[in-house]
Amino acid sequence: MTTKYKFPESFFWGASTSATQSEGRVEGDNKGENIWDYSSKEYNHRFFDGVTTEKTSLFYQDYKEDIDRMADIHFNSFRTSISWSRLIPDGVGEINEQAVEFYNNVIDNLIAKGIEPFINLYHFDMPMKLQEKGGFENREIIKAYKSYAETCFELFGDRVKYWFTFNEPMIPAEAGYLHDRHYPYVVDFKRAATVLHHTILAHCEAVDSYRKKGLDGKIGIIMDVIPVYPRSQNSADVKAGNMADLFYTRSLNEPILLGKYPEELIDILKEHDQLPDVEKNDLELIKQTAVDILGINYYKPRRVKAKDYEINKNGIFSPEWFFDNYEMPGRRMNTSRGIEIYPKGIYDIAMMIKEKYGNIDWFVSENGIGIQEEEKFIENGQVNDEYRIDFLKEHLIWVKKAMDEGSNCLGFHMWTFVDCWSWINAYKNRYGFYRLDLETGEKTLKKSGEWFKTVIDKNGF
Ligand code: IFM
Repeated sequence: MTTKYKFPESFFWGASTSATQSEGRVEGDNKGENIWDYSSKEYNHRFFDGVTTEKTSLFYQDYKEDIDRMADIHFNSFRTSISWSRLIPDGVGEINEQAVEFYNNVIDNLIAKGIEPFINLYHFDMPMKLQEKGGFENREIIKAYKSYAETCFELFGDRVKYWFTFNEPMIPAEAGYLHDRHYPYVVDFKRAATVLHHTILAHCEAVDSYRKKGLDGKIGIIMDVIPVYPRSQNSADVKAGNMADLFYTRSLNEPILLGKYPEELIDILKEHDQLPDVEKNDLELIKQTAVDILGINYYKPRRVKAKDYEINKNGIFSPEWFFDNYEMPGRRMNTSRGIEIYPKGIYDIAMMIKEKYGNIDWFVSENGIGIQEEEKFIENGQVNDEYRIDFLKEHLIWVKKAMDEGSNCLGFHMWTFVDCWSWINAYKNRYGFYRLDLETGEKTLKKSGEWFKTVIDKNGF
């Protein structure tokens, strides 16, 4: 069969996961508690079926076999994160030698199998000891994070060539401090903005430290960009779209990629008394910091319209004061997650990177489809996930089109490798190339995993 969509030989193919979602906890591993270990126990009712971090896919004990599984389907790259609270149980201070051994083993085994490790430093998982002091709300965190990042560079930087400071840095601010989905369940815009500002500064400090160490690798960040589409070209809808983009995308992309917060955002926050404290050198640090590579997690578009009703401005300030979400008639839905499927969104993001952000090197760091009750699709012992194959094909076709038009996309990582624990949704939706049987711990390759192997072998499909 001919390969209609051919990707470059050097293209990165693989999958991504994160420490807290995959490692699990083993008696005597000396891991410190993080906000997810804590909140999944203490606020257990907020988690689907009450499943805690104790029950993840056990990468900590199965990493060798899991890396073999990656090699079986010919991955040439794989992203995971380091768990801050595993490496440094109190967040600062003593290092857990068992964690060092574990991460060394993971990195060495990946490399031995020809799989490039992409290592992320922070994927939503604040050590509890630091959260007790305010987490990212407390400016002290910048120093703690910088020192944690430096420890990682020193321990693993000789072999890891692709580093990422944060995964989806908007989420802990937005879900933890504005929308009541993640611990600490605060609902306060100014506090969320403070968290985001400190996160950006921590990112800048880590990038700066990496450069100063003169290590031979690249450093970047992973963003969940949700492209915005207004309901119509009517000026009120367009304005609503611009506001959604300003608050949820440009607020982060511009300081990270252009070295500057958008003026309009600063003006609005000043007007509503929501501007976080900004110290003298903060803006200079942001201005000076540039990344080498960008990861883009893409799942869905954001459709918006002008507000139906005037809002009560005595309430809690929110970006949603300026737009309403729009349910486009006829939209194609993934009903398991209640989100729209819109493959062209990835192309639109690629074009945005090309036009607005200097066509920086980037890769699809997450894309995939979460399906509830996926066992319904098991045939002769295998999940027959044709829907996942179709989903990935459609997105890859748009990625290819963007590349043909000059976008510097370097690779594609599916979310995820083995079905994993997904925060408050726990195991509600399955995403993996491998199915995890929660009762037996057995991991079996899905049809999509077989298909992905053929794509990697041919560098296309
Ligand atoms: O599980 C998450 C991941 O941690 C971040 N991106 C989205 C995934 C699926 O919801």
